[in-house]
Amino acid sequence: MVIAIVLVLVVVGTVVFHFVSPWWWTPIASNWGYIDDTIVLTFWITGFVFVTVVLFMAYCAVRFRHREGNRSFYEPENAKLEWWLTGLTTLGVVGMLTPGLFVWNQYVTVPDGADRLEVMGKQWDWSFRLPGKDGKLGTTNVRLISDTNPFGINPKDPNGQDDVLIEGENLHIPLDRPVKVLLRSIDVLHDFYVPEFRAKMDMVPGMVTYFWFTPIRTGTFDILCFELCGVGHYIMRSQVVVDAPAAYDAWLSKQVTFKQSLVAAANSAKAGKKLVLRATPTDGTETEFARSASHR
Ligand SMILES: [Cu+2]
Repeated sequence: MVIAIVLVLVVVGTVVFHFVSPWWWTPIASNWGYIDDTIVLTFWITGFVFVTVVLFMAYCAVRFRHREGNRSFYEPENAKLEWWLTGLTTLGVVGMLTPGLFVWNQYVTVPDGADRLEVMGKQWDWSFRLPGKDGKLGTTNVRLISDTNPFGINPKDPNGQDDVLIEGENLHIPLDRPVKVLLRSIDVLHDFYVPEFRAKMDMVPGMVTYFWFTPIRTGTFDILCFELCGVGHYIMRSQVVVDAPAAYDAWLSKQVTFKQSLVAAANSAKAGKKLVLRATPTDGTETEFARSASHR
């Protein structure tokens, strides 16, 4: 009898906690409300199964409790019951998986005319590249990556000359414009994640992965790495600022293009100074240093 009461309390406590819990998603800032909907649907289905199974256990604990002279009844098979259980389980699994397939299809089907944005992950920092005025990102090659060309942009590609490079600073993107996010990693698996956008995707060395989204409200949002990527994983943070068009244009006009960065590098080489755009950290201590040095 005590076990039945405990089981019922577990059900009541769990359901109450779910509804009054202070831990819930951050208010959404992108078009991906569908992703929230699929998770809510999963909560309903798994919640229903959880409540049903635990209450059934409580019922059994009372109904079939020990009584003097009672004998258990052995029933190795019950085809009818198995059909029901198999059928209901199938329905539950299909109910949880099907909406995800439709949402995934939208997630990787980029609308025509979407902006481009490249995110480069490395242990343990983010940098960003925008296409510049021509709207096209220049081609890249990992073999071209160096201190003066951290993205490995092909210097002979005219599309890459006006690419805007953002390193050690926050990313800005314009409000209400769909953007295709191209993801690269220079070393290990990372994962670009902004909780308010709901969207995230692994970054794989040697591949360009992508997703798209449309920011639907202005604000400053944290960028997290969502793939354990080494001892500095937890400090692999940055921020993305969603701007109204005028503020975005003002920010963009102050950024450095690939061509300008090459000129700056050549000038400082001429002056005999060694230009190190980024310290390459080998452990967490150096990363902390690099971060504080770049005022982040
Ligand atoms: Cu990472």
